[in-house]
Amino acid sequence: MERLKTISFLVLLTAIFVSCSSNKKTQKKQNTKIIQNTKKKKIIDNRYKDNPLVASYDVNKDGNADMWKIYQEIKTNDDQTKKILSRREIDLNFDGKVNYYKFYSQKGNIKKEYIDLDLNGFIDTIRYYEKNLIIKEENFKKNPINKDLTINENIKPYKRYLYKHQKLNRVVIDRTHNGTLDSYLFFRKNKLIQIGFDDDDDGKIDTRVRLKAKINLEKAKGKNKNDK
Ligand SMILES: [Ca+2]
Ligand SMILES: [Ca+2]
Ligand SMILES: [Ca+2]
Ligand SMILES: [Ca+2]
Repeated sequence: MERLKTISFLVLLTAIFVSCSSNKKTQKKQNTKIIQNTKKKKIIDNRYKDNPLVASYDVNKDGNADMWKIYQEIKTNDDQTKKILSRREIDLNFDGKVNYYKFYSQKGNIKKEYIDLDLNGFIDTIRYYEKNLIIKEENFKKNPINKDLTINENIKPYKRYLYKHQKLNRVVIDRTHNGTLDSYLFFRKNKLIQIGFDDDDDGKIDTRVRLKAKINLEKAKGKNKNDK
């Protein structure tokens, strides 16, 4: 009975995840809009004053910088130097604290994003990319980013999403809130097909529940809405 309760909890969580990810998409659209509306002009920049490798922008025109492009100089094959975009930073709510970082490889591909989804000034989400496609997202309760923008490996995520060919493949959750990911949800074609539990926190699944009745996420989402 307990297990059944847990399964229903996880299914509900999945439905919530699906609705959250569509919110994120909207947020991303808005970000793009902000970038398009930006024009370069003289502004107060308290973080990157006179840094020749940083371009600052004032999106909301309040006189303070709220978007930055950080460049890096690299040597080309013919011994010349060239400036390439290494990261973007955005203060989404104009309070002086950066809420979004996007990192690029030297070839111009997206490497990762640090996101402060609830806009409280602390990064809570990291997304990793390969060939510009998302492969992993991790959610944190504590800011996992060091001052030099490296990742503090000691701070563990409470949720991890793994993608294959841009489709959600697995969700791993720290259901017991002890810092170890212990519950696994497996997806095929957006359908939850199996749930696994690591009961002793050793990283190996001890119990697997295969879902006979295929749970369609869209249906689960609809049900969730009706319940409200
Ligand atoms: Ca501004
Ligand atoms: Ca901010
Ligand atoms: Ca946050
Ligand atoms: Ca185990």
